Amino acid sequence: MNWKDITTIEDMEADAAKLQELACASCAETWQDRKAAQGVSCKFGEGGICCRICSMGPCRITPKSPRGICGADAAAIAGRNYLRMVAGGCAAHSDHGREICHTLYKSSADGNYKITDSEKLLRLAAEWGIETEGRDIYDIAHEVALTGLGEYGKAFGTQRFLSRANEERQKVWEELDIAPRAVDREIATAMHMTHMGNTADAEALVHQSMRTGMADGWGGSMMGTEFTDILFGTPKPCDTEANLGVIEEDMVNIIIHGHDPAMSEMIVLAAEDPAVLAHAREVGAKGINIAGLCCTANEVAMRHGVRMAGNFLQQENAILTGAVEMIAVDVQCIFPSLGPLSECFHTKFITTSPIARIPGSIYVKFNTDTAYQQALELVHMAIDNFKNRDASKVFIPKRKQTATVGYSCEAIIERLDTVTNSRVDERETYQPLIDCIRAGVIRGAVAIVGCNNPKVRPDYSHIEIMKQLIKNDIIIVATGCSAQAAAKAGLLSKEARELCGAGLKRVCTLCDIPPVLHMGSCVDISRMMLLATGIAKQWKIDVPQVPVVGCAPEWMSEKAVSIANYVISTGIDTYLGIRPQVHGSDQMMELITEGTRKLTGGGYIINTDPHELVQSMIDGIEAKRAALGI
Ligand code: BF8
Ligand code: SF4
Repeated sequence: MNWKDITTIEDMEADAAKLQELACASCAETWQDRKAAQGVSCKFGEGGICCRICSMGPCRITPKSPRGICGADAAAIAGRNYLRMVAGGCAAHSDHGREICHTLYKSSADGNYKITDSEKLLRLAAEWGIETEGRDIYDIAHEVALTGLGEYGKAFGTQRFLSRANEERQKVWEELDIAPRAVDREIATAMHMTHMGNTADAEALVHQSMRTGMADGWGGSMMGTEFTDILFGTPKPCDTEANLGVIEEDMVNIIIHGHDPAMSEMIVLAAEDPAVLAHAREVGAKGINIAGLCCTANEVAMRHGVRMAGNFLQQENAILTGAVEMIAVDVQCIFPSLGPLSECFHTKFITTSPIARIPGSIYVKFNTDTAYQQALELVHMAIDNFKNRDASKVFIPKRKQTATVGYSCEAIIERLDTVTNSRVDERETYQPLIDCIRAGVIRGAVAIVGCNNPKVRPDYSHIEIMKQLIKNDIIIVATGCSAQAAAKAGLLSKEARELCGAGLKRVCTLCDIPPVLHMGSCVDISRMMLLATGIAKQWKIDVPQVPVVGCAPEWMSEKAVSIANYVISTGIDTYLGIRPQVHGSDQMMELITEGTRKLTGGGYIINTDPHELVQSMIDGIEAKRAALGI
């Protein structure tokens, strides 16, 4: 690839504008139309100072009415709303993790779901004190799954994975009493505390927000990641392509969208079935093209090289190409608009989970025992739908970029090992990375994560921030829709080294890696926690001292607020490009920025200007370096 051919944000916007024009011609409505129809957002909702927790309200806080009917003030109302967001996010991630536990529990040698990474399973069994000697691998898997399921509702104790962190962190969590107990208990506590007539103290609400977030990152999400790796394989670097240009005009296009890989993995496998391929040829298609959206795209890209059609705000655009025979979804981040939008085209919209039921879809409830058969039937349904495509409605933007994805912690260590051939003592550690940071060849690292949000130019902040950081010798790890923004802009390709400062370029060339490392989906931010605490352990410092920060420039979901809470609780400063909906309360703003930093070493830095945000990140990293005397 030549850097002159790289996709710019303007190119992406031109494609989106063209699709928008065609949408109007097809009488289809998109998020751009609905955003315009919504007009200016309600300032009470924006500031988090509207309360509708009980039916005496809704109550809104104004200078004239500084308290709700029950007496709750701005800080109490904004704090309760904030904690409820965290509870929603933790519930979503953790329930996804729980589903994967159930899938592992149902795995068998002759069933739909088998174990791919048995080494990882054995490692986890040993970590959890589960007997492995002389036992069948599936027996072990079932006991590990059952133990994992216990983490959601156990009566006593805290999350098992906390012991993976460095000792200082564990001590901080214990002292602050934010070490999470059972995952479900933290969510229930959050809901209970925010019920009418309970906590009105903002500090206590922020405290529970941290503990609930921790139950996500060091509980449900981490289990999601571990069990997904055991079932479907721990990601290794692999090449793929990204953007709408991966949709093929002469093939049956099936888009898979959502988060839980149990459904998407089966569709990917079913599409390789010879009978299915023969059927596709019979209807005049060259084959079957599976492409992913949102976190599902990340999951299947890094395990199968399946190409990525796009991120969150691109989901409608995929259908607008007019060339999608089927969009099959599981859970989370799915626009309800896909129902009416699919009806404007020939696209079949399939929902598969009781968690995400959407009008206008065909509901096929996925079941672990029949998953492969169900996936086969769906693929055949998509093939049968090929003949219904209306050629006059087809417009597929040509742009796509190559991307290398799948840098799990294991894969990162493996890459680092390639540069320390002569130093056996440094094998299988982050030491080479630490050496590079200490020497200043790399100044630090930023974990860039999260969504798109129509409040800002989609993808612009992600891409601008990444380009600035790598130019300043700061390496990036990315997940979720941020990773896909990077992929679309070519930043996950090894050629992106050309945009790096001299130091980072040298390291990337030596390790043969791109400057932005794709670490997976949003539940995989748990990988980032292990990376940060792993570096801290090896370096013999605590996490807040490591020149590493987090950034969610375009976040929108409750899951993102939950993530932000475990990231700051882990001691990592988090830079936000969208203001959390608490700014109607000065006390809450103070608590989530400076307040948490005093406790855990991590807090939010909020700036809606991406250029100022990136500069403050660079300054933050340099300040951490100075404090370490490097
Ligand atoms: O969990 S980054 S828009 S797809 S919430 Fe959703 Fe946000 Fe994308 Fe994945 Ni994460
Ligand atoms: Fe109003 Fe209090 Fe009820 Fe909220 S809980 S709606 S502030 S009365």
